[in-house]
Amino acid sequence: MAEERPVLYSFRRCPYAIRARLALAGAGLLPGPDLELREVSLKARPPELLVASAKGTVPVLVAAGDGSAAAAVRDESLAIMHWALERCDPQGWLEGWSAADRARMTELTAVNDGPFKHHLDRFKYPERFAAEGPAAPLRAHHRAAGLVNLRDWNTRLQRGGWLLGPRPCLADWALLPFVRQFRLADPAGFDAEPGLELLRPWLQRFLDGPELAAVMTTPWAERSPWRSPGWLYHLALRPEWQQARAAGEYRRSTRGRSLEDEGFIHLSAAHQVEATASRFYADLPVGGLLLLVVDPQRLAAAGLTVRWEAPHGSAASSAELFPHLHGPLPVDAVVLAESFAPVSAR
Ligand SMILES: N[C@@H](CCC(=O)N[C@@H](CS)C(=O)NCC(=O)O)C(=O)O
Repeated sequence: MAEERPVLYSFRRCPYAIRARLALAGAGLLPGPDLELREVSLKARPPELLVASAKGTVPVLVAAGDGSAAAAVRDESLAIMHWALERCDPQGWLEGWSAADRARMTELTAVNDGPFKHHLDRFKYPERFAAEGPAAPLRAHHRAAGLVNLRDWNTRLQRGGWLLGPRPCLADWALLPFVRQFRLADPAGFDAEPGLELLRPWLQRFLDGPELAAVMTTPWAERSPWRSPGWLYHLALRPEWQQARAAGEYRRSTRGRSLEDEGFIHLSAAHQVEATASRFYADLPVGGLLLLVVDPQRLAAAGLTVRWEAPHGSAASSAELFPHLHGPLPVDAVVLAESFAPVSAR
């Protein structure tokens, strides 16, 4: 079913997601009133994201349907930028540029997303590409290759400080998060590199400017992942989870009670986590409590049963029902174990 507001699946540090957020923010949209932001963990993508787009990359925008049409999914950052700017483009990122300029923007983003990103990944994380050769020479080779792109972009800035002239266009905003990453991989090297004399102030203006700052903080960027209703949750004491990892299964039911004491493990649905935390764990020091994110499909695949039941002692007809796992929790049904931060503290 189509959501009322568009939903953006995002990841705070992802350069593709940053460029999408820059365009959405530039179009005057705000998480909350105008769209729902769902921060994801790349270690555990929520099922809703994978239903929207099976490739599982971020960002993804699921635009509200018009009531009859199915929700439209945009799972490429540039398509999300276009979607935003077609709605509102007050700074003229696309408006006011000729067809030839727009073709240049497309060429620039294609070079960035293709060869430059290829070199950037290998320069930043050579150890992830061990099959391609030893880290140090691989890093040096791809740094040099990426610099060829950067010098070309530097030359283009001569006509007015921005890639296509005197004002920023879509291509500037689309490339800047990636150039930022290139610099972050070796700031001193970047700052001393000849041939980047115009590129450095172009990047610096972005690093110091309000646009990036806005999309790296709430409400555009959350530090904890969105709690998917497609998953189940359990609050665990850190040492007890560490023991479970060593054993392969978790056998605590709730604070101070074991699976054997209680007969099942207490779980919460997404909307029940906060109340459970404040009812039973509010006195714990920060860092002592973990939120285990449980995939119910993995429980079912392991033959385990979750029953929605009333808490002990309450009348089943009026009580709020909670998911109870009747059996031990296999460690590999836990897709994520993160420090618990109440929504109020995020
Ligand atoms: N072409 C896509 C690329 C998006 C992309 O690769 N995002 C990264 C995060 S920075 C991702 O989701 N990686 C996870 C994966 O590829 O499995 C776009 O422009 O949106």
